[in-house]
Amino acid sequence: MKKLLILLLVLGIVFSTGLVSVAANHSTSESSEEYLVMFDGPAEKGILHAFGVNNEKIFHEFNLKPVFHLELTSNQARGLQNHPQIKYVEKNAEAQAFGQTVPWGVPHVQSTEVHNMGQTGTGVKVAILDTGIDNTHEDLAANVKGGHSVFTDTANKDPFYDGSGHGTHVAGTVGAINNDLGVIGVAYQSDLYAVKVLNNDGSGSYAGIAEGIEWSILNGMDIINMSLGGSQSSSILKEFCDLANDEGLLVVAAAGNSGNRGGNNDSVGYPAKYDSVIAVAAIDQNNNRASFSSTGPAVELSAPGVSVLSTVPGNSYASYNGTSMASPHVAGVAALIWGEHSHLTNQEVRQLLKDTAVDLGRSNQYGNGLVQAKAAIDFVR
Ligand SMILES: [Ca+2]
Ligand SMILES: [Ca+2]
Repeated sequence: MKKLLILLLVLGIVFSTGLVSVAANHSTSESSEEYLVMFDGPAEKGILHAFGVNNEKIFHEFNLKPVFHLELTSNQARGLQNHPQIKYVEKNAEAQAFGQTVPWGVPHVQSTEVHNMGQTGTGVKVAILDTGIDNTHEDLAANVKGGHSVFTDTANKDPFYDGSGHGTHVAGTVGAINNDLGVIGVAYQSDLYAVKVLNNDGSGSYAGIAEGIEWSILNGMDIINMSLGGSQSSSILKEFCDLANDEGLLVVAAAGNSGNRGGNNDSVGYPAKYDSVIAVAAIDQNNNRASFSSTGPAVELSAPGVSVLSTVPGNSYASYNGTSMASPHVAGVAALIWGEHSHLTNQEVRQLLKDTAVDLGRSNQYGNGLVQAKAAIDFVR
């Protein structure tokens, strides 16, 4: 019985050899490709040789499985596939690191189209008035160019320590680096500045926000993003917002998360409610207003604010909801516009954002609608 089996195997080889010689005549100009071949039972290199696969076409023989990584013509592959001692013949498939994820909001505001035309917000300075930015984050480090903390206590005096994660998340939406890991920001080569006006618990005061605005003016920022606010008005906070606007900065803020289900209350917070500040509402992937998004006549623009994936401290990533996530999309789009058209004034950039936004419905909920980076840039041409 054993002898018969061996005889059959030998016959098989001879038969196969015959096939190969036929195949070889046809395949002189045939191109080869990489394959993985697995034997059904012990590996026998002789079978490969019999098919005309010489040793220089064999790149690797595995130890734990009877598998070869080799180069075959399609005829050799077909022949081996039909051989009784061969279990699998597969083309060697391409593999890549899973790499970078593009958060849905980035193409949703047309940033991807703008990136593809070579505009990435290079040289535009964006102050992130927030809980700080983790400047050791792998997907932010190179873009964080400076900062300031309004706090003096040990736990909060470092603008590059973000004990909350909020500021690091906001910063990533504006300018996470385009590399092979993590996420990508709306303006991924803009300069990010960590202006820590909220402590590690995410709390601060109007005095701190005013100080952060002042720092931004004195340090030549182009854009201020404030994913923060309160329900109380302050004449002095308004003075600082107005001053930043008068000094040519574009001031962007979250509308607030105090909307009701019906979307019919007047709940936009401060500083977003001031005329000198752009109030940004939050929408989901279907362009529907997030039920939490504050509403009222002060709403000026809408941007992605539901399930927004971005950077959080410790080389991590997380999805957050909030108008805090919507505001940095607008700040990032403004950075792209300014990167392309540096001669524009802040008022002109603001008008462009409004003129080219996609109308989404009731202005009390959506303002002028969804910001569109490409449309805004093209509108100037
Ligand atoms: Ca990245
Ligand atoms: Ca406003």
